[in-house]
Amino acid sequence: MTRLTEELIKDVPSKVNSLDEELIEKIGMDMREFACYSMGVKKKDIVFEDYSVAIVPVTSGQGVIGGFSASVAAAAESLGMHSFVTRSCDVMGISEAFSSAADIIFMADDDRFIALNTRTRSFADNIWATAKGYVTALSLADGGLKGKRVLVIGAGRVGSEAVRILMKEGASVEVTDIIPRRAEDLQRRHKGVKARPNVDDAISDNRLILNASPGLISGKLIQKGAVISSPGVPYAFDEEGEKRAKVIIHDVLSLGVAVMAAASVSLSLFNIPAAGVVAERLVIE
Ligand code: PYL
Repeated sequence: MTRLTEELIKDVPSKVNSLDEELIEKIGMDMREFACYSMGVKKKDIVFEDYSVAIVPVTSGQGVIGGFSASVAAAAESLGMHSFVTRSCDVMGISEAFSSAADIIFMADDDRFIALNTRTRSFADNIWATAKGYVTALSLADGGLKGKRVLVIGAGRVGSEAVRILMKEGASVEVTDIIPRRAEDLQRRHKGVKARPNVDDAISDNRLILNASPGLISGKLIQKGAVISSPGVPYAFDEEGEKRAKVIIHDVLSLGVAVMAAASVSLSLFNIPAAGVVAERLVIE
């Protein structure tokens, strides 16, 4: 998964509201309703205003990304949650979050980004939430995916999770990656998935696309009327691609955070103690 940079996320806080309007236009619901929908609950079922959210900057590995915690806080706040970034980082920050009685704690190191529910000990993982969110958005944008062919570009952690979720949705899945072996691995792991060795041919052959790769995609490859859900960072499409596609759904961080927020809350609604939603497999500790 691409490591975010200060440059890539600098507009997230100012864009959260315009993202709502964009989502309404593309999938018929705002982020709050979408986050609930992606978890199979109604918008009225989750009162986001009831939850306080702490974001703890983590200095391990390559360290803090300027603006990352503030961007997560802005995304949570746009759902109605009361969010704050802890003054301290790491363990001190976690203790500050607990002393402030935060219901949900968001924190990310270089490998994992989770939303931990301090009441139920359930947690949501960003890889799963991003895959789940963008598959759900693709489904909403095209009126369902059952029996339809969908191409996943990128067999990394988000792309692999998206393949698994798409299979569960009853889609017929093709997968392509610049490293053909990674697509072939998914073909072996998931009965019925078809690995496409040639990335360009795969893109040209498919109207429905979930792009989970960091690469730029030439608009000349995009089918007229294509419906594209694209968690891939940085944004992959040129003017030609935007002209040809019917819709392209993309954002850098907020959509995944919104699904994490809904997941970490809705599991407590289901009152499943000590459960983590890692990839829709409830991890009962
Ligand atoms: C969670 C993002 C989504 C895409 N790539 C993932 C990434 O960049 N992970 C690293 C996040 C590091 C955050 C840093 C901080 O500011 O707390 N430890």
